[in-house]
Amino acid sequence: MAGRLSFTVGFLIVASVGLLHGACAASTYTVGDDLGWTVPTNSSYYEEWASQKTFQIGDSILFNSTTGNHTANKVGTREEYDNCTKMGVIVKVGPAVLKNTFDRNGTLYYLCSEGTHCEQGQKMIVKVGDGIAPSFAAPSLAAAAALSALLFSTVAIFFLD
Ligand SMILES: [Cu+2]
Repeated sequence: MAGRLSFTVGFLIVASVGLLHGACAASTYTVGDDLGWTVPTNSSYYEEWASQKTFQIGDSILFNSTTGNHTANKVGTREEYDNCTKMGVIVKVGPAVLKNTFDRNGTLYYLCSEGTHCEQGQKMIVKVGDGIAPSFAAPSLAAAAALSALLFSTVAIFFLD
């Protein structure tokens, strides 16, 4: 009986984690689509591109630069973004591809720090989820999966009793 119970609970844990994973399928977006990450001819190109997407936790953006030297600096504030402040965490440098995966909700500001690229529109605001950063540590997906597994296990024990 105990063996059968633990087998059932184990199966339900695996099944519920699998369900959660399926419900949160992550997407990967190439910034600027075919244009890639470069100096755009239309200075609002990347802001428009990003505003048309719905980004969620777990999604990724790819900075794809095949020509020229570009960076993708993540600056901390709207003011730094508006002023094209050449600082922040560099998430990508040079002709290459870099993937940035979102791990929490919030508003992210990216810009290229090369020359006047940012002033010419190589900058982008990304809103993840509701765009508001959590003021406390958000429960992780693993914690949600564990809670779900616990609920399923409780149901299993109830029926087997
Ligand atoms: Cu650039």
